[in-house]
Amino acid sequence: TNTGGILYPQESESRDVRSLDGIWNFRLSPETDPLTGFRERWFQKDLSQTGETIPMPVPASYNDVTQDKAIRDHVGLVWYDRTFYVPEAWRQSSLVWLRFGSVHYAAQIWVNGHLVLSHEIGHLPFQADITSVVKFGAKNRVTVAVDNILLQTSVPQGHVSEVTTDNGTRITQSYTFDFFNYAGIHRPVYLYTTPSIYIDDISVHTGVRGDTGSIIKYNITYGGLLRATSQGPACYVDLLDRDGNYIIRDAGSGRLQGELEVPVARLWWPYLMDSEPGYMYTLQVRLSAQQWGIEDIYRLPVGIRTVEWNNTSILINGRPIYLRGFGRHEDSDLRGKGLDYALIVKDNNLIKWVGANSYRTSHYPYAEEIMDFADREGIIVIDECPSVDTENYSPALLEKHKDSLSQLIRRDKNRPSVIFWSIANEARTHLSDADSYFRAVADHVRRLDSTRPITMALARGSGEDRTGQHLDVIGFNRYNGWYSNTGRTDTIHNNVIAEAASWHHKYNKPVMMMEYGADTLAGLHLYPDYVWSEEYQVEIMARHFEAFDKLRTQGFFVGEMIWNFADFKTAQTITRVGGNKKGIFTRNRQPKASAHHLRRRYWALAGEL
Ligand code: BDP
Repeated sequence: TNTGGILYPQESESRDVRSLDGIWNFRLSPETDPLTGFRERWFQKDLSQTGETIPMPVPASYNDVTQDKAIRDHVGLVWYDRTFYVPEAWRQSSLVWLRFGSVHYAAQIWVNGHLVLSHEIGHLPFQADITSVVKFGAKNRVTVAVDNILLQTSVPQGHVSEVTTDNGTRITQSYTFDFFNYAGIHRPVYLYTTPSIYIDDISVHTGVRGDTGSIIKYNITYGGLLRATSQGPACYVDLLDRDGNYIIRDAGSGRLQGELEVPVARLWWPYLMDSEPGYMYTLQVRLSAQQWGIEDIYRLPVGIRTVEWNNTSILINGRPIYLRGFGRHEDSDLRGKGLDYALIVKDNNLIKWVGANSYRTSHYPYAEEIMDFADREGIIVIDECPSVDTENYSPALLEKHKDSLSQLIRRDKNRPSVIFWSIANEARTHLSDADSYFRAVADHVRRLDSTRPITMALARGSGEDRTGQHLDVIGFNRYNGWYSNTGRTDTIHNNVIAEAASWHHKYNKPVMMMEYGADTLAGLHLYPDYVWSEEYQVEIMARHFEAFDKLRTQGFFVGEMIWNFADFKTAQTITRVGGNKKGIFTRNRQPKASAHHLRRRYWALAGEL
């Protein structure tokens, strides 16, 4: 499943794309006999023949769309299916692919009763060539089994235990991370075609060469069967500007690797650092196997920029950057973590309205459709894998953790917006195993991509940390005035400065504040400022801003990210009132007083750049 490329499905002269989104059939596995569906082979018939099904939207989390608590809180397997037609016309020299943008947490997929895909870790796309099992010119069925159980060897980790209920013993899921373990088919499902010899993957690296211009290095891999006697396919590339004008035509002399020189390139700049941030070219790749009359065309958006870093700063196109952003979540009412186009456009508009230039994909990879906005708008992304609150380090966990990063880098390696890889959030970095574990993770990432710095959101103190030496940039999370010294906003300024300095002193790396904040109930006004009120959130921020401004004069402090962009749902606990309320926007994206306060700062910072 995880070998080869994972290019986003795209229509072209040689490719067709159909969406399988919509209303699917759905049913739970009985909690008392979770494996029934496998034993009775539910994937070999229509789900509705196995028992009662209900309609379920795709994409969406299944948790919040019904009136049934048993569905919201279900632990274990659920089943989905639907039917679809494959046109007769696709039989001619086409391969048929099935691709899921994300199914959380683990999934098995059958087409017409044949197992075609297994995937674990959620949040990342997976696909298969299903040509040999589809019926052309006929009705087909796709069945999906989804398991939301998190164990000590899953990424992220969780615990399953038993609880005695009024109706007997049940299993119950717990986890320490602070967001709801939404599950289901979270992102679009596509059926698409390629020719039988096809562009499997494209990798680009961009650079700027002194004053002479820019370069785009590319590497193309192809898939499909060629007869032993035939020569490999020929590859040609074109470069088009944002308006669709050809800048370079027919380059590459047929080879799969090459380098394009772009004499007066428009560089990809972060939001508000240029009048046209996020400038994207299109690399048009044409692969042809002429003896078979086959040509495949794929158009990859490409931004030209460089990333460099040293002990004190990160530079884009040679200019130091200061990050002003947030931690975020994929989270909304009703949909949970399901992709929603209205929501992603709204979020993109809010990010620009606030004047932020960056965010971290806390605490897992976000949808490709969201990342596309970051590329086009010039938003800097700290791209995080789904490892959160890691404890109990083990070889099995390490393999899965590395796998999540392999999949993430495979998916996002070409995105100009991705400037950092974040390898974890709030791992137990004081434990003695943390050193070798995170060395292995960081080495793995550097082997896959040495062109971007590695960071992590650290929460243990700098004194006890055992992992910072493996990172390029230190990010720390600290809730001064909230979890520590609650109510004492007069402790924030000095503590923030002292902690940032201690990280820099210990590791001699650039440092940023990756999380700070306060839970705030929108509409609660208490003055003088008092915890949970809008006034308190603003006061906490104001004290942090003073500290950040002081730190910025010291030469190693590279950014601030408030926690969180918007309120979000969590597991049920006594410290969360309807979820985590540290958003500067409410869950339905209305500003708290803090959003206006942050906006004034971020626009002022942008003006300075
Ligand atoms: C940090 C976590 C984040 C939480 C936040 C909080 O990284 O996921 O939501 O604290 O408690 O520890 O609000």
